Amino acid sequence: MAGPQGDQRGKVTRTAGDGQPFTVVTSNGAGPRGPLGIALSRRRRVLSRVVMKVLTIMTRHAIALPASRWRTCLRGSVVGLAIWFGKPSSTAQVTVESYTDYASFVTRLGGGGSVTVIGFDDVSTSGDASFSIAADRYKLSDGIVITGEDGQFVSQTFEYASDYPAVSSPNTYAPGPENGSGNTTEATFFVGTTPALVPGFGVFFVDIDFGGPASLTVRDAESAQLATTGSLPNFGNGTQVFRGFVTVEAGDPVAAISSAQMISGSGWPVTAFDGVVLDDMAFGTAVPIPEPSVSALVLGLATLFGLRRRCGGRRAIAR
Ligand SMILES: [Ca+2]
Ligand SMILES: [Ca+2]
Repeated sequence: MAGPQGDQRGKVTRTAGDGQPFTVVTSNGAGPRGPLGIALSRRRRVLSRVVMKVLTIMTRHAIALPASRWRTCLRGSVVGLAIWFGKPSSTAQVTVESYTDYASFVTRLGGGGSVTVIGFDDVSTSGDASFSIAADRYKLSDGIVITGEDGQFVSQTFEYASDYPAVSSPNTYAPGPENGSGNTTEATFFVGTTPALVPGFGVFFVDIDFGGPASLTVRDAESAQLATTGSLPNFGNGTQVFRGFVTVEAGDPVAAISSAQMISGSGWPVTAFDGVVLDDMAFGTAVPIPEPSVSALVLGLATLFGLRRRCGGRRAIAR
């Protein structure tokens, strides 16, 4: 698959409220949403696989069919598949909006009732110590898995209370390992245990003041880059900086973000040259990603069942 740059289409550069440019791209991979709540481009890929499977089955089992029966079977298959998947659209496109203002980000996603916020304040902490949490701590309760480079850690201060003020008290977050150079965190989304897409994701960076690096990048279900802040500049000691992206189709937010990657500072916030912590990871309502294999299996079996009834099955062919 082509890399993120190769997938960029309709590149748009927007200027954030604080004058910092975002690199924002529309994504062929995200695509417009269809009746199943997923991108049509994804459904077209599934459709292609199903059609190939059906044709393989027909070739294997019904090679002896007369031409008229073949045409009938093929026509029925195409009509059935078209009804199932809907008519693909080639005009609608997902674009990405960038936000530097948290309230505007929340409003765009439908208000506070539509936005889930992970503030890490449910973790029992004390003093300057850091506490490890599981990546799936919030998976079933909130629909997000947060995976640090080598573990996930929460603290009230990370030993520098004035540098790392919490956006929501008392805790902030940093990826592990402790005392190491890990600085990357990946967030993925779920409905129950099913992988999901969200229409927006944002996070606060705290204390970018010595060159970071610090950035937020969001990707679609095919891991193609939808948008990135690029490397954020210095904002000063203890500054809380929000960055968020919302994916939009035909003027409305649409679930198209499969993962968000956050880079926070040059390593462990206690020891790094530029320690940066994170707080209040926020995201919109998730939509499950149907498993292609399950969809294809159900559709393939249904189609095969219909074909056997319509075309008479193997025993009928043998006669
Ligand atoms: Ca917090
Ligand atoms: Ca810093």
